[in-house]
Amino acid sequence: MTVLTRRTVLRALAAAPAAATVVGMPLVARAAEFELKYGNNLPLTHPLNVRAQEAADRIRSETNGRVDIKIFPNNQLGGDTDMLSQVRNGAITFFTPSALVIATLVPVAAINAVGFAFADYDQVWSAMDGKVGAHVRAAISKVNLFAFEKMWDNGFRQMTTSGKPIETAKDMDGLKIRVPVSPLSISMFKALASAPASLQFSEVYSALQTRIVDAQENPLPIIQVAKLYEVQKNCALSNHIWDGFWFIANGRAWSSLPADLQTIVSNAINEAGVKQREDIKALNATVQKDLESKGLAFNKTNPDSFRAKLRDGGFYSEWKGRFGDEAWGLLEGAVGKLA
Ligand code: X2X
Repeated sequence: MTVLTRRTVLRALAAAPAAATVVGMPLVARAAEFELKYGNNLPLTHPLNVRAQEAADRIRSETNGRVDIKIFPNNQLGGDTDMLSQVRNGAITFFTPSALVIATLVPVAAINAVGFAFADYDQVWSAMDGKVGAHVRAAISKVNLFAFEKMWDNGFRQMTTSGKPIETAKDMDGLKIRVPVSPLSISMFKALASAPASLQFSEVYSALQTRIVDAQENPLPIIQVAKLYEVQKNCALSNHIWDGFWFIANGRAWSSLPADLQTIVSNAINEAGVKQREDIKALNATVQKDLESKGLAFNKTNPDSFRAKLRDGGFYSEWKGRFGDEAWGLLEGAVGKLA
């Protein structure tokens, strides 16, 4: 018995290092040459995180482990404003701010969010993959951030309330509505005569739950993954803003990546972005039914009364001036004359 036990133990001891050698696994995992952090504000279940994880896996394998991107979803590293300063100072390498949010730093980035500018996704992608997007990316590069070519989809924003439904622009009067930390959103909802409050996305659920605000506005997939239907009753299909995420990188970190690695990373991220757009498109076909089954009531709205109120409130002329003739001209080139 003793002999057998000893022999078993000895065999096991001998086998362990041998097995490790055969598999070639060091006992302590070696750090990748480029360990890069990516932070975002969305739950793991959102297509943005699903596709970003795919891209990170692809990048690790195509660079033979040299580039390892670790994702910190769901505001783990702080809210939008925090992550924006982290990507600027290099504490994180990647961030996906909404156009509304990066506009606090690069004002022209909010150009796609002009109220009721886009009629549909064909107009959106031809503008953002074309001249409007190129104009914004050039402006982003001036603050030492690198924006990947393909914007990711957030969606057409819709309004939800805990009180009565929003049927026409009149129902906006005095409405306490949460908007992102974004000068354009504040200006737009003020022009609609409501009482907007800027809050980071990380604060939205609890602000609705505790009734600090009565309403919010977001694309339906966000309302779904962030479970905002638990704290809201009605949803007006207003399509008032089309919003997307810029996938951005810290400029210094990006330019210190060797060119061959840059190519692998940007191909993977841009291709994941295009797939993410398709995911949102597919989701758009089913999300309303799902939200209805969870108790959210829907109504359609006609954009005319909203547009008229924005026009009369000076919203379009103000933002034409703030964006400048060049950017405004590019937007009108894509969507037609605005107000
Ligand atoms: O904060 C929001 O509302 C969100 C998730 O849509 C953005 O990131 C702008």
